[in-house]
Amino acid sequence: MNSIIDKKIIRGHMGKTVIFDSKKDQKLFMKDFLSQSSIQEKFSSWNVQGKYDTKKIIFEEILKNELVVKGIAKKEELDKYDNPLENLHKCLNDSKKTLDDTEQNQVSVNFYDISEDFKKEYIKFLKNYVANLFLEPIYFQEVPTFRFHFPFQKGYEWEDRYHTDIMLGHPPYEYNVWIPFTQVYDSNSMRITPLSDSLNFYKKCNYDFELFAENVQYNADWIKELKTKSSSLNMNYGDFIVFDPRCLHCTQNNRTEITRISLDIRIITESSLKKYSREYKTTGRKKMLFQPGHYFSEKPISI
Ligand SMILES: O=C(O)CCC(=O)C(=O)O
Ligand SMILES: [Fe+2]
Repeated sequence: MNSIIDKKIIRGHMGKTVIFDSKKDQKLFMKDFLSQSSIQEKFSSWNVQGKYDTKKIIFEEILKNELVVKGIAKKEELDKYDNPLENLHKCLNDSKKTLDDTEQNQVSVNFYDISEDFKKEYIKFLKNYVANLFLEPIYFQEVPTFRFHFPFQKGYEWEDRYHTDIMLGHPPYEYNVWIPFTQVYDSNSMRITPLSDSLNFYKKCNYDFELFAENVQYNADWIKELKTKSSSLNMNYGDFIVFDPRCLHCTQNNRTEITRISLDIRIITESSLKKYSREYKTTGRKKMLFQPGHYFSEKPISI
C-alpha cells in the first residue's frame, strides 16, 4: 500500500496568506520584510528572554480564579494540586478538552474574553518587563491569544504545521511575546526556528508567500528539515520570550504528562509603527489594520 496516498493531510484553520494589491505593494512589503531585525540589532540575537517576579505579577492566581468564575473547573478540584494549572486536565472531563472542527477546545474558546483583572495584570507585565526592554512606548495586541494544550487531547490529528505571523498579514516590525504559565518542554511547548534559518526557507521559494505557506504547513520534506532546524522552548512559569516575527514556529501535539497554558501577544514600538512602507491588515474576514485603536491598543504603554 502506498503510504503517501494513505496519509490523511488535514488542512489547517490558519487564516489566508498575505496577498498584494499590486507589484508596487509587493515591492514595498519586501522592503519592510528584508529590513534589519531590530531585535537582532538591540540584543544581538533573534530573541530575548526574560524573567518576571511572580509575586508581583500574579498570573497563576488570576487564571485559577478565572477558571472557576467561568465555570470551567471547580475550586475544590483545583485545590487538590500544588500546581493546579499543570494538572488542569485532571480537573476536566473530555468534552472540555476535545478539539472541535476549528481545532479549538472549549477552554481556549472560553478565554477569548478576558477579565479586567487579567488585562490589568498583563498591562502591568508589559509595562514593567517588555516596554522596559525596548526603552520606548509600546502598543499591544488588544485581545491576546490563550493556548490550553492538554496531554493527548482528542481531535489533534495533524502533523506539525509551521507558520510565521507575517504570512498572515502582520507587519515585519512587530514583535511576538510568548509567556508560559506552566512548565513547557518537549511537545507541550512551541517549536521555534532561529531567524537566519527561517529566512532561508523564505528564500528557498523566492519569497512567494503562497508557496511558502503551503510548504511550511504541508510539505513533508520541508517539515522534516524544519524539525532539524527548530527546537522546543524549554521554559518555566515566570519566564517569557520576545522573538522576531519572521521566525517559523509551530504548536505540537502535547504528549507529555502536564497541561500547557501559554499566552501570546504581539506588540509594536512607537518608532517601528512609523517604519511601515505600506498598509498592514489581518488576512482574515475582519481585515483589521495593524494600527493603534485597531489591532493594537489605542494608547501606548509608556515606560
Ligand atoms: O503557542 C503556540 O503553540 C503557538 C503560538 C504562536 O503561534 C505565536 O506566538 O505566534
Ligand atoms: Fe504564531
